[in-house]
Amino acid sequence: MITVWGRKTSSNVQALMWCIGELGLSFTRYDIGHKYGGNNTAEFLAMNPNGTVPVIKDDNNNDGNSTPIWETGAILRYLANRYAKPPFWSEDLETRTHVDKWAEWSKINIALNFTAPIFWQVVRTAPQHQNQEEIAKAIDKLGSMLNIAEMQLEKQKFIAGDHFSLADIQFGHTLYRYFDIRINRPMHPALIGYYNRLTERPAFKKHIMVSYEELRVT
Ligand SMILES: N[C@@H](CCC(=O)N[C@@H](CS)C(=O)NCC(=O)O)C(=O)O
Repeated sequence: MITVWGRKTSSNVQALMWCIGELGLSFTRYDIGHKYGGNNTAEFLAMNPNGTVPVIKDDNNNDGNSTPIWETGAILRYLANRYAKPPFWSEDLETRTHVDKWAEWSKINIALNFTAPIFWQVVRTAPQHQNQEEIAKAIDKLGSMLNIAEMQLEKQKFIAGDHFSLADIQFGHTLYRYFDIRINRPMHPALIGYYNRLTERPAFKKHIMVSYEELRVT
């Protein structure tokens, strides 16, 4: 059994929950963070000194202590190493590294260039405090990264190849919000096709296509 600490409206928690869903793992999840609080208690900080979500513990952890794991990228790799089968996470080093490369690229270039500079500005900032010029610049910057994804998706079904993999979790988990918020998006037809394919996946529907209204600042 995997225990997850983190609210379902956190994009990082969503990535992890999507992975858990794709791998068919059993879990218990506690709403922690943002309006639920609970992430600055001594007990929580002893698990994760950063006070951020998600944190997981896995009863199957071989160290016998269910040592807490934090940092979403590390959690995803842990779950993949422990529970996934190829082609989601290959046993072959080169193939796995190719997937890992796109996962890391997505975290750094897509999630980080979307969440704070765009999503937080559009949804988590009161309209009178939103800086439209800065938002437009951020959309342009993200757009140049999405051009790279577009080139990938014009030639293959998923971000790291023709099979769904860990890289799609890191890349695709921000797309529901990207396509749902009211912004002017650059044209990326292959990306739209890819996003539509993701929305057909039950675990994506359940864990990613989640209302973010509780985060909205009006
Ligand atoms: N680098 C960390 C970042 C974790 C993070 O910033 N989590 C956010 C939610 S996405 C958080 O805990 N925010 C504080 C809160 O929810 O109260 C990771 O990838 O897991």
